[in-house]
Amino acid sequence: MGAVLCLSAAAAPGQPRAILLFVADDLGYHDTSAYGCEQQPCPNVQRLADQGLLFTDAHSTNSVCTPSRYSLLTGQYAWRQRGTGILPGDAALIIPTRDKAATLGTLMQQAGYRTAAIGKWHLGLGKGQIDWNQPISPAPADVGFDYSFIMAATGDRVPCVYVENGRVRNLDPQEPIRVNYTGLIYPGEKTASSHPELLKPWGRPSDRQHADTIIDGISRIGHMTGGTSALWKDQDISDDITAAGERFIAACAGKPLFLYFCTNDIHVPRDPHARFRGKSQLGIRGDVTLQMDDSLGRLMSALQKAGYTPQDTLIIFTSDNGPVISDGYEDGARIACANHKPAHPWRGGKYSLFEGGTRVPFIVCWPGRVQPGRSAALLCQMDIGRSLATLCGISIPDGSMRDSENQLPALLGTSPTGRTELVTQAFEAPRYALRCGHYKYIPDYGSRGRTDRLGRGEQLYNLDTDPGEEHNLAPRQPEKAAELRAMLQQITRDSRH
Ligand code: NG6
Ligand code: CA
Repeated sequence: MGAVLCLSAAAAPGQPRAILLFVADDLGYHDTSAYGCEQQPCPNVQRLADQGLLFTDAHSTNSVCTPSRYSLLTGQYAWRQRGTGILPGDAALIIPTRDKAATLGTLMQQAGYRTAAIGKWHLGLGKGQIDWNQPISPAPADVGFDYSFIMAATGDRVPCVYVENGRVRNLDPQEPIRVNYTGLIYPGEKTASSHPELLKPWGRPSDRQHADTIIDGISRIGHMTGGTSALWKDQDISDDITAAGERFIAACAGKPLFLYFCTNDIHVPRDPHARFRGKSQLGIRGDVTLQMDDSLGRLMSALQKAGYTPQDTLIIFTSDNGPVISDGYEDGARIACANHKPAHPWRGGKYSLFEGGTRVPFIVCWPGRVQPGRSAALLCQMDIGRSLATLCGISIPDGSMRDSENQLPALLGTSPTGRTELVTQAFEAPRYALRCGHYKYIPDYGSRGRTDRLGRGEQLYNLDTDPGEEHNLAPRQPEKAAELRAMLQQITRDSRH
């Protein structure tokens, strides 16, 4: 990975020496034992929950990945910027570069941490028309990450290669990579329709979008040719990125580090390593959840081995959006999870405006500093930026992190309350919901609402008495609905969508 130099010797007193922000992909509120799922013991997540503070009302800003991660890293609602929907694998970088705005990465650098982004990225790279055979710029280095080892987009999108510090890893220049999302099929390219016999049983597409280039026995979204020596093996992704995390931690050798680690699990395609296959009670989706837990455990061990004591180490564990069971492949998850409710007790899941779309697992573990327990504070991942900046005594440049609130007291468990309100968003813009206290408000999206089973008409729920968002109070409490409608309009008035 090249030399990793840690510039400053020690974190300031009161700051952790190591910060691990572990972001799972599509992991639901009820997908681990820590959140009460008896069928899915996850010993490492459980350890964090036992030793840390488990949040029951923490959210991503969006029920899909790209806008959720955009908010996490920039501290801004994604709807303030156009083009922040689910990105194809060849999209340009959507995060403003460091000369334009602070990110979580640049703030942590300013606070003296060596920073890394490892695993799923899905925030674009380069400026468009990307040439995968050349150094790619801008890249994570331009938004605050000293080291990066990333998957450009998702496991189900080409290119299926790792990009390390802006270069495709293990690329043979004799066999250049080409990628397109225009539908162009390359000469000799094998797709799900031309070569179905090449598909692994769990790599068969269940929709048209996932039926393009076959790589490692799984058809993907988008077309790719070349780069054979650089292709990942799906069963090794967890090990590959975890090993990159372990190397980064070891190279920091006890100096302050900030690791933004984004596991590919439990996103589709699900292709667990043989160590985990068949090991869970919940089929292939459960197996990759065990794999995710293992990756977390390995990073925790690597930190200890590198001399970061638990008291030195702040770990935040969360997921980028709510859960989905079947999402593009015939991988058997639907049958294996027939009795599993991954967002329980919330309604909806990935893609949804209901709570299950954005209410995600969120655990803060910092022994000695954060008392173990549970917190019902309303919190958003976007608040991590300003809260950590406050913890580290870093000032945030004007105009950056405008939606990020300092919620350090809630994060550290010294206050039981968090935000007063939060706007959440479902993947098709403009579609917003407002949380204000225990109320949830969803505007009337008319016929457009039906596409994600949102239903018609204005909706108002009291989550204290109705966590499943089943009893619409809007007709009975028109004044409350009107108040929240006005508040939502006020907050989202400069939406760029
Ligand atoms: C959707 C894909 C889905 C998944 C999602 C991104 C289709 C029909 N569905 O467009 O399979 O890849 O994008 O997931 O193509 S996310 O967690 O990165 O947001
Ligand atoms: Ca996701």
